[in-house]
Amino acid sequence: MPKSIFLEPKSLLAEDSIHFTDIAINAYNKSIEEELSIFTHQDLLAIWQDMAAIREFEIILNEIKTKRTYKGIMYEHMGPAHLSIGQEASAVGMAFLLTPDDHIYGSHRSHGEILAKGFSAIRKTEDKELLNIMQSYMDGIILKPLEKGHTGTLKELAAKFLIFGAYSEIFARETGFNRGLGGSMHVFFTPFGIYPNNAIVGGSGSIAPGAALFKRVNRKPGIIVANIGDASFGCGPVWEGITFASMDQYRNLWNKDLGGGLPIIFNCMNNHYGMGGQPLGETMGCRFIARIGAAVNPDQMSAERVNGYNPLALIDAFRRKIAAIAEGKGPVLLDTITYRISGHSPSDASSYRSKEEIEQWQEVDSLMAFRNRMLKEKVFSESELDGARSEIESMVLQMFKLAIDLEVAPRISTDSDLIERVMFSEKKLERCDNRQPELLQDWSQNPRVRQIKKKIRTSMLDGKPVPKMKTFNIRDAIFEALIHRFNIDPTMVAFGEENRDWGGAFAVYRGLTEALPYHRLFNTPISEAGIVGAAVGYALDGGRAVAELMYADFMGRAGDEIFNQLSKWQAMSAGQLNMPVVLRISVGAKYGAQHSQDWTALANHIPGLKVVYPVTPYDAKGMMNTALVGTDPVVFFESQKIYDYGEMFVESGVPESYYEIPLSEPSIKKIGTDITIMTFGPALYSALTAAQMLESEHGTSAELIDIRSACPLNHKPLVESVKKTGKVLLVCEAVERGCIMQSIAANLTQLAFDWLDAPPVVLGSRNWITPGAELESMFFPQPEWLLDIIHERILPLKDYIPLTNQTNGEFSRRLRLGV
Ligand SMILES: Cc1ncc(C[n+]2csc(CCOP(=O)(O)OP(=O)(O)O)c2C)c(N)n1
Ligand SMILES: [Mg+2]
Repeated sequence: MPKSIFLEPKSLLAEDSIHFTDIAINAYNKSIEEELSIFTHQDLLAIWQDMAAIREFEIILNEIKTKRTYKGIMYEHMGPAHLSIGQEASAVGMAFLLTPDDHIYGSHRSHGEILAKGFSAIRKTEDKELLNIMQSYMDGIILKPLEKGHTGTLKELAAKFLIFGAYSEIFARETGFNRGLGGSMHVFFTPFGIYPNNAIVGGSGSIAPGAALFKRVNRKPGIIVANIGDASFGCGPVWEGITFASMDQYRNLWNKDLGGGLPIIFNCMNNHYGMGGQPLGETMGCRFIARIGAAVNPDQMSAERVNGYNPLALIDAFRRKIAAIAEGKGPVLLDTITYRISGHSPSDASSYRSKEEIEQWQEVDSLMAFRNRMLKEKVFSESELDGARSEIESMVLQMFKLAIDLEVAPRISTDSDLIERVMFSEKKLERCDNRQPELLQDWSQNPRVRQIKKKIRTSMLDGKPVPKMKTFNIRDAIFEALIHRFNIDPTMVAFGEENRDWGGAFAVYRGLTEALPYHRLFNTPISEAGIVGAAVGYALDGGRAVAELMYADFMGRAGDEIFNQLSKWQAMSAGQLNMPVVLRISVGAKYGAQHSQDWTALANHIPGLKVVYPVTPYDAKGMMNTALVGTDPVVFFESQKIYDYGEMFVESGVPESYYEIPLSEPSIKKIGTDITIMTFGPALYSALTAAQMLESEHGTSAELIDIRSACPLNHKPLVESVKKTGKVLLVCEAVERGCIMQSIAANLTQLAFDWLDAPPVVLGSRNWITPGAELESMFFPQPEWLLDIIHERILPLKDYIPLTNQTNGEFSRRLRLGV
């Protein structure tokens, strides 16, 4: 059923103009009386102490990093330290009202935000719950050294826990929030609502909208804050994240009771610098980050510029913006003015700015300004403020001392298998939440399901090929796996370009539009980074997402999201976070150089991703089922050439019932004795033809193995086959250079050397652009190429005359030319 947003020429062609509303700049102007009616003395003291703790935390890091000593304590910190000295008020103002249900995502410069959010969460959490969090988190490993001799309150203990866990993480200790696997730029602690911080500038800009999507779709309380720098607004993925977060459909097409626009604040920590480049006046043209909101939607993202040097001004802005989000008016953009006194990193000589500029900001330093105001308005006495400050400072110092003490805070041992264990979570999770899944119809009423019911689940029936229209094909197989999980996991969503009414770019989703509400299946903007980033954020916040990229060639557009985000957060969280995402990527054909590339090798090169490429209906259903019940990110490649293919290898056909195929096992498609042909992707079918020719025309029996999964991959059955045949040809349709088959060939040379009669040979596509459809046979391995290469390099075939030049000499010539 199309959504029918009728496009009326009359109104679209009529003369009109666009009206903007004014964007407030630093409009906060409350008197102390007003402030005292909003904040208690305790609140104001907490704000003061939080800022002082952050300042001290970073001064220690700065001194240690630059001088290797602080107050007589020696320490050498090897890792980075991106400090935010000067920005404390903006961190505390941002976090003050947030509850543990509100999740922040941030950047490399996030120590202040983490601590501020942690302090705020501690204040809002019951003691019993706090104790439970600290005792259960990594079996209490962070808490244990702190309990001994602690005499204060439980909240004070939790504050120590926060500082100690953060320092320990920065110094790569086992007592770090992520056992040191994250490090300085990525400290996070989800029980306090502190989600991943990203060393990729703007990385959180595309991920955080997915977390907000999770809140909306699953009706969870809380909002998401993406704390990103001013220079990150030059990053495409940030813009894509904003575009994703501001789609009209949330308000226009989705169930009203979901709450409207995504609950997210893009909070620009605007310190006016990248590293040394200046967005204002040099590298960007918008002058005010707040202006960007006006381009995004009629609400102008409720954007405004706020004085982030006054924590109370920012708290006021957050109060108003949280209210706007509650009315469904998300996303929101805040342009929070701040300044970092510290360098970008301790090695920064500040060559890009003048001493006078830094001095002028020091004169309006937010801690000093807050203190002066509190004293002038007689809210606190000097001794109250200074006492509170020195109390928190000495606690921070004490925690620093503990965190650098190898007895108290050891590193994971060098022979630990921790990193290996957390690369994948390897869990089976039937559902990510216990609610009833939302569906629009009973599957038995679904036209696609009914149509599939009538199909034949093999490619041959009574010795004759089944007509195309009647064949249960790879599309149907993936569809069956998807609806199985949609029925069980209420959090499961699928999105991507043309996913809904179009039925998915290649019609895999046809039929789902009738069965699923908008919020479980929807179209996205043409924003590959936004799509994959949202899937990552959705999973980090607790849901299961299936994202689709129309063509493998578009992986470059989502490069960071696939290579640095999807792949890494499980391990960087030391196994605290899961990533139940299936990224479906279709591999094209017939569409030339930018739409017909097999880029499986790019995904396979990145640790932390499972990479599969099933090419039969039986494998596609079984492997999709496994991917959808797992907790690891699976990059699931599909070939456009063969979506219509029926099952040729499993005689009993594709079962109607549920089954799983492990994502590590190659599949022997044909047994043979003289040579092994291994394939990955649709090359299976060229290899099948070649194997039949070998057998019928040359009396050579080929064993045919489809790798199916590049990572993980059990090499044992491959080695077994090579032991039997002594010869192996590895074929795929990716360009030969650097393809997946190259590394398998290298592995087999190591693992099966003694049984090999000839070196393993790899046949991929030519190291060229993919030419137009009519020329594709020059590019992709053809069945006769397999025979030619076997004849020339592995096993001479009697009386055989090759059709193409597959000799080592020719191979060597091409290598020299890089083609
Ligand atoms: C994608 C990417 N490009 C470049 C860098 C190197 N880099 C680290 S921080 C930084 C400047 C970031 O400025 P901004 O976003 O304003 O954040 P700030 O450092 O000011 O907090 C740069 C260029 C990076 N980490 N990631
Ligand atoms: Mg900046």
